[in-house]
Amino acid sequence: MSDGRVIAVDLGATSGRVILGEVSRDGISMQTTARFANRPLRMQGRLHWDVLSLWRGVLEGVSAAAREGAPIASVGVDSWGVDYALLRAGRLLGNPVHYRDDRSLRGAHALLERVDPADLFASNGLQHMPINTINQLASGEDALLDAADTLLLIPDLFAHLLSGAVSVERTNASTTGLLNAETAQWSPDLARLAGLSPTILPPLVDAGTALGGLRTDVREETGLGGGVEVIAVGSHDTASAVVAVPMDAAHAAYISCGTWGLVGVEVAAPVLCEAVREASFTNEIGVDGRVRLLHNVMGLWLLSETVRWWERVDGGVVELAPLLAEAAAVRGHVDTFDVDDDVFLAPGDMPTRIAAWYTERGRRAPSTRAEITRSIVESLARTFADSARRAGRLGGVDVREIHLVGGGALNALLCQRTADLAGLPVFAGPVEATAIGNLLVQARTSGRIVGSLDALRDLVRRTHSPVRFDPRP
Ligand code: LFR
Repeated sequence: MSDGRVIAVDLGATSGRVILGEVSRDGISMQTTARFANRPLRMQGRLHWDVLSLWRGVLEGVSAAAREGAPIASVGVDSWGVDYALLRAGRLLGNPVHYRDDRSLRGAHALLERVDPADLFASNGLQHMPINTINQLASGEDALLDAADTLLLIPDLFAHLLSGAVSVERTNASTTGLLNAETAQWSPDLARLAGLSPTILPPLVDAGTALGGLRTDVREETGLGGGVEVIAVGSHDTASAVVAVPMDAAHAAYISCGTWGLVGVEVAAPVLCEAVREASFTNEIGVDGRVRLLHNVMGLWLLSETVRWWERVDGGVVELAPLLAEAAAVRGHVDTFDVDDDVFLAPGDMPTRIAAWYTERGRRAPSTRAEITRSIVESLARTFADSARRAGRLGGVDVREIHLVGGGALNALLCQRTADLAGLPVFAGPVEATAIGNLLVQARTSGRIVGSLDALRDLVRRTHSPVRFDPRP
């Protein structure tokens, strides 16, 4: 067993954090050394990620971890999926574009003019979502592609800035739509379909691969020593979160609920039948070669973007706790809307879009803030419950309980309504599942713990007991 703590860099769509963790077979301790906002910004009509400000946050968090003085074994980075950075001769070309930029929708249309959706699914196994990398590329709107020699996904970009490594970790590669679902290798055919030269795609690595030591400039900047390894974790945040779901995968569905709600089961091999495609399920790769058969739901983005809009209107902060309490008190039938409608993808005036969704269908729109909030929570819970049950059917898993991890685990109304509508108990937590999954994979790679995913989940179960919501009649 090697000595040292491990650092998880976890970049989410609205904030990033750096966590210093200590993992042993008896426990997991975590200390947040930096938390920073992730604020996308529009420039010349295009929505970008501000990766330089994220890099600042990463450096500050890693420096703060170094100042704790304890030996550090490794660093691992996870983030949201699908987005990419372009490099030439190892240097970043421009600021990566956000998947919510409307070129994604144009690209999705363009791609479907070139390929039959059933053929595309048979090849990459993914739910048709405009945000998928293949659609972003198919838009033909990335002028930097001609100048680039390398494409990295967001966590790989940060691993590269930390270590110099040039590779793409496989769990996140599986969100691009450019991997062949059966071989789990880049598909040159899919790359060409997206208008991409396959040579721009670097080698794939699996979670648990040691990528190398820290670059000299990073050591100087952060004060970390030479022995620190950068380790590829389940770099897709959802893959890391699923590692830390304290479930028995043979009998459970999971919901990783933050900005997005990812609802599914874990299976041994991709399920590529027509029923899966029709149900809008996706086959993403998990840690240890498992497959995450899941449906991607719009998630708490609907609520956060609604609140952001009200704050803009009010010019002040809208507190979430009282809003949810009022939403819980709404009586009578709550009519639900299709949370997965593409109209909710882009940032903007969410309350008006939700109201329009109802009125365009001749239905009464929720009007008060409490009613709107309740309709969002109810619609999410309905989709979560249906998707969890459907995931079980499609994946051949006898789902007896649902585990809900991530920030959504703090939303008691959402957990309770999901339990009610699914008719199954919901176990909520851990909230920090993604960071825990990141730490666990590093700790296993550096030899601090050993074991299969089941053993890792057992450790989570022993250290983070979930909150149980039983379905009400
Ligand atoms: C969750 C997530 C989802 C992915 C979406 C966009 O944070 O990674 O799994 O579909 O963000 O990348």
